[in-house]
Amino acid sequence: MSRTPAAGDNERAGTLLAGPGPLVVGILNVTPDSFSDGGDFLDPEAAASHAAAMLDEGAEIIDVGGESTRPGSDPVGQEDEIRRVIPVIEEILSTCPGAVISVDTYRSGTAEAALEAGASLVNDVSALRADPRMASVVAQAGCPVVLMHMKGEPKTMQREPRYEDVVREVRDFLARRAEYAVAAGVEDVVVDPGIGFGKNLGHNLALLHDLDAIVDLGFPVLLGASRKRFIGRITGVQEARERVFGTVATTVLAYERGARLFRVHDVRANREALAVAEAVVRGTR
Ligand code: HH2
Repeated sequence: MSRTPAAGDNERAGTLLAGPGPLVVGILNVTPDSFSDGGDFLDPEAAASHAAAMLDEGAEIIDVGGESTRPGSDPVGQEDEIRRVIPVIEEILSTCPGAVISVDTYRSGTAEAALEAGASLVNDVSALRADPRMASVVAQAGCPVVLMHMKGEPKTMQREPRYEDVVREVRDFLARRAEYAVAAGVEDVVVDPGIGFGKNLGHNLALLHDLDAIVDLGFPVLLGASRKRFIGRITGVQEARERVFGTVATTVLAYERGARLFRVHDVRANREALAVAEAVVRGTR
């Protein structure tokens, strides 16, 4: 199935970011090895029907990824990544034509193909460091980019990560990467502290506790804590799929500290929690 992008497609995510409320980003991993949903959505029809369910439950954006970046994971080649994500993006847009799609990739070729297929946001866990062409691809498309902090690389990043002051180092890194993106012509920047990417339990908790230091940079902040290992460490819940209550706690607390986007597997639980959190913060319905 092929699709010609409609005029304005690449503005969809930017328009959402310009609005006021929190945004739920539903995770769709088209991978055999993701840590909590690996292998579930390799078939484009199964993937599109899961995307439709997440949109029904209140997700504003669907983040499609073709490579796991969990600790210890191996990279896949760009061709395989494209072969996984493009049919899924096309299938989602044929069944849910207005869907706002983000592509979780650090490769410019994959980003280009995904934007061409109708994605309107690039989620780059390398913060534009992995591929020198990525900044110009994003700038040219006029779409927003998520810049995430990661120390090291997925394969080895959890081997005793060290910081002198994790919050200051992550904030300074994100400020530098945002400056780089803006200088390259990127108009919309979202920053993300990269929970679990080269961070131990204490580092993750410090970043969540002091999230306002990242919010103060002045860019929308995305939090990706969904079902992650540190939640299992705190609650004792070993099975990643069962970490929904712990995930919701991170969503609500991060929302109160000023985060705008929440990249989650369990859309309904997080959407409902955010609706209540928003109402309480406003003090009125
Ligand atoms: N976390 C993962 C993947 N992409 N992108 C952003 N911006 N922030 C994150 O925290 C983030 C991310 C890892 O989670 P998941 O996609 O569920 O697992 P896997 O990498 O195993 O596919």
